[in-house]
Amino acid sequence: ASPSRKSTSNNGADEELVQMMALGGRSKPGFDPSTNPNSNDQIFRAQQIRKYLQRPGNKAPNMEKSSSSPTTVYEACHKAAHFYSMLQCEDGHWAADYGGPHFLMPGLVVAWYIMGKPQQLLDDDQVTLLKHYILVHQQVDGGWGTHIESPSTMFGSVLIYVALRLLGVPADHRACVLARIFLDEHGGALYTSSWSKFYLCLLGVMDWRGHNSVPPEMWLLPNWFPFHPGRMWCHARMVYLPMGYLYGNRYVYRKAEEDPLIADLRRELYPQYKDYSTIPWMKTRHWIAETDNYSPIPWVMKTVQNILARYEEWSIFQPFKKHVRKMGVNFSLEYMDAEDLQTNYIDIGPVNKVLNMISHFHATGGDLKNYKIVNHMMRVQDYLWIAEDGMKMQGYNGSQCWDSSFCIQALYEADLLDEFPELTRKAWSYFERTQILSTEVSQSSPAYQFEANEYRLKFYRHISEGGWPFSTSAHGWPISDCTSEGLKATLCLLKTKTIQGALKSKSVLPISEERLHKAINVLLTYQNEDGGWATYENNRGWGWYEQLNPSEVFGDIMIDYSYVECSMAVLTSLVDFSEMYPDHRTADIQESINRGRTFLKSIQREDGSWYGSWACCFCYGIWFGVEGLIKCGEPTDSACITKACEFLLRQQRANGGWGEDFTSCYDKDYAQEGMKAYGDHGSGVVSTAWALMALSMAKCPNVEAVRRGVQYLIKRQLPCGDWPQEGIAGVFNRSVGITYTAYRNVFPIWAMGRCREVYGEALDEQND
Ligand code: LAN
Repeated sequence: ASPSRKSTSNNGADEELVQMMALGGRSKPGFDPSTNPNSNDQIFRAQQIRKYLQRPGNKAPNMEKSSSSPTTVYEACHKAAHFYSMLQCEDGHWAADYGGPHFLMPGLVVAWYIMGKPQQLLDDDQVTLLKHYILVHQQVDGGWGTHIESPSTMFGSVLIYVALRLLGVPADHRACVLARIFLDEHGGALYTSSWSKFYLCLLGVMDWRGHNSVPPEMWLLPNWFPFHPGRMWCHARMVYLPMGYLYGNRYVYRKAEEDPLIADLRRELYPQYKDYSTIPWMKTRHWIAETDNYSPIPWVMKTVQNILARYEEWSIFQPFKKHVRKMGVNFSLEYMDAEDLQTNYIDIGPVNKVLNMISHFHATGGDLKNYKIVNHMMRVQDYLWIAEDGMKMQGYNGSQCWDSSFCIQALYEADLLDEFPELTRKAWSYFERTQILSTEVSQSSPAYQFEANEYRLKFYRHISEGGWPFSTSAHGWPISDCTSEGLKATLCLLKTKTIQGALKSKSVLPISEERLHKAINVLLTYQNEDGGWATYENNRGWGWYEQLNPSEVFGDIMIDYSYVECSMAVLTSLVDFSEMYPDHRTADIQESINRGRTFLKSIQREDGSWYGSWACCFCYGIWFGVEGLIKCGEPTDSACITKACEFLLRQQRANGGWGEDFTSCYDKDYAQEGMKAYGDHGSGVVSTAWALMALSMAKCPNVEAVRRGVQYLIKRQLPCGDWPQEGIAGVFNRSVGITYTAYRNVFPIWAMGRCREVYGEALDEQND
C-alpha cells in the first residue's frame, strides 16, 4: 500500500485497515451491482469501526488467518463477536441497512415534488445520493425490479423512472432512454400496478378514472360487518387509510396543469397514445403487465371495483354521496392524526408515512409551516440510509431492536456475553429503553381527550404496554415476535454475571419483574384462535378477505395470519420465561404453549419443512418449526422433527453448506439453484447457519453433516471475523426482498455456538 493511503488519522485508527474490515468480502471499495446488488453496508460499518478503534484500549481483530494451526469453532465465534462488537452503536443497539424494495423512495420523491421540493424534506446532497442509488440499480434491460434482486417489473420501473425525472435527470439521459425502452416493451405505464398508479394520479400524470376506487366510506361500515377495514392486516389497513382520503378528495398536485415536467411525463409514459387526453382511462383500470401480476385480482374484487366505478360516476343521490364521502374522509383524517401521534410521526411503515404526509399537506392547504407537516418532514430522515450504492428509503425506520435481540441471544448461546462486558451493559440499556411502556398517549397530546382504552379501540389498536418493537420505542407498534425476541434477549442478559453485577452496583437501570409480566401479558393476548401467533395483532378477518386483495403485486396481505416465525418466537419466550419465573400465570402459559405446539405441527408441510414468510425461506422456517416444537417439549427423535432434519440433510450441498435465494419465497418451493449468483457454489452463509441451528437443536445424529456445515462457515469467514454479504435474506408479502446486513454476522455465531455446545470438539476437525 502506498504510504499516502496508509494515513493513520491523528486518533489512532488506521484508515486502510478500517476500509479493509468494512468491505465485507468484496475485494475493492465501491458498489458493483453486477456481482451483487445487495448492500454490504460499507459506509456505516467503516464509521463504526473507526469510532471503535479511536476509543482507548480497543484493538482490531488479528487479520492474519493462522495457517499453522486450524481455526477452532471457539476461535471463529470469538473473532466474529469481536468484529461485531465494533459495530455496536453508542446507545447499545446495532444499526444496519434496511433497504431492498424499490417502490418506497419514489413515493417520497413524489411527495417532495408535490410539496414544492422543500429543502427540509430532501436537501441537494440527498437528491444527488438518491439519483446515484437509482442509477446504479438500473438493470441491463433498462428497468428496475420490485426490489434489488427481482427481475424488472413495471411496478419498480414506472415508479423509479418517474422519481428519476422528478429528481432532475433529463429525458435524454442514457438511463431514461433505456428505461423508456423497457416501459414501452411492456405496454407503457398503463400496465403498471395499482400502488404505482396511485402516485401517478397524485402527481397528475394519470387520471383518477384510471385508478380503481378506494372508498373512504368503508370506514363507516359498522364494526360487526363481516368485511371491515379495521379487521385487515395493519400494514394494508394503514396504507389504504390515506389512500382512501386522497382518493376521496381526488387530490392532484396543484400545479400539474402548468408544470412542463408533468407535460413531458404525460408524453413519455404513454408513447402508445398521441395525446394524453385520448387515453381511455375507465378501461385501463384493470390493465396490468404479466411481470407484475403475482396476485391477479380475483373476479370478486373485479366485480366490486366495477360496481364502485359506476358509483363514482353516478350523478343521482349527489348530496347523499357527498355527505357520506365527507364523513369517510373526516374519519380518515382523524385516524391518520392518531397514527401520527402514536408513532411520533414515524408511522407504521414507509408507505403510509409518505401518504399521511401528503394527506396533511392537502388538509392544511399546503402549509409547510403547519406543525403536522414540520413534524412529518423531520421524521422522514428516520427512513433514509446511506450505503455504498447511494441513499435509499428503508422498509422501516430500521431493524434496531430486532437485530440487537438476535445478537444478544447468539452471543449468549456461544457463551461470549461475559467476555464482552461493555457490549453487554450497553445492550441491556437498549432493551430497557426500548420496551413500550404505555398504551396511553401522552397527556400533552390532543388524543388525550379520549380515555386511553376508548381511543385505542376506536383506532383498532391492540394493547402495546410491555411489548418490544422491531425498531425503536418511538415507533411504538409492538409485534409478537419482536416482543418475544426482546424478552428472550433480556432474559439472556439477566443470566450474565455482567448484568447481575451491574444491577447490584446500580450502574444500569433495572427492568422490573412487573415489566416482564406486562410483556407476557401482551404475548398471551396475541394468541389466535388457531393456536398460532400473527405479527402485530390477532387474526381479525377470514381467509376470504384475500379475494378482495387489490394490490396485484403482493400475496397474502389482507389479514394478519398465524406464522411459524411469530408462533415459535412467542412459544420459546414463554418457555424461557416460565423456567425463570415458574409461578407467574402458570396455567395460562401452559395452556397457551400446548395450543401453540399443536398449531406448529399443523402447519408443517408434507415434506417435513416449514415455509418461512419473513426471510428466505425454508431453512429459516424449519429453524423456527424445529426449535419451537422442541422447546415446547417435543422429543428430538419424534417423527415430525426427524422428518424436518431429513429434509434439511437432503438439501445440503457438496461443499457442506446450504443455500436458498429469494425465489424460494416467491415460488413457495425450495430453490434448488440456491444462491448461485452470490454464494459459493449455491451455498450461503446465512442459510447454512439457519440449517445448522435447526439440526443442532434437534441433536441430529448425523454429526458428519453438521461438522461439514460448521467447517463451511469457518472456511467462509473473512480474516477480520466478518462474513461476505450474499443474496438478499429478508422477504415480505411473498414477493418483496428486504436486506438484513446483520444476519451474516449474527447467525453464524449463534449456529456455531449451539453446535459446539451440542457436539463438542468433534466439529473442529477439518477432514475435507
Ligand atoms: C416487517 C419487518 C419485520 C417483520 C418480522 C418481525 C421479521 C416478522 O417476523 C413479522 C413481520 C415484520 C414485522 C414485517 C412485516 C412487513 C414489513 C413491515 C416488514 C417486512 C418491514 C417492511 C414491511 C412493510 C409492509 C413494508 C411497506 C410496504 C407495504 C406493502 C405497506
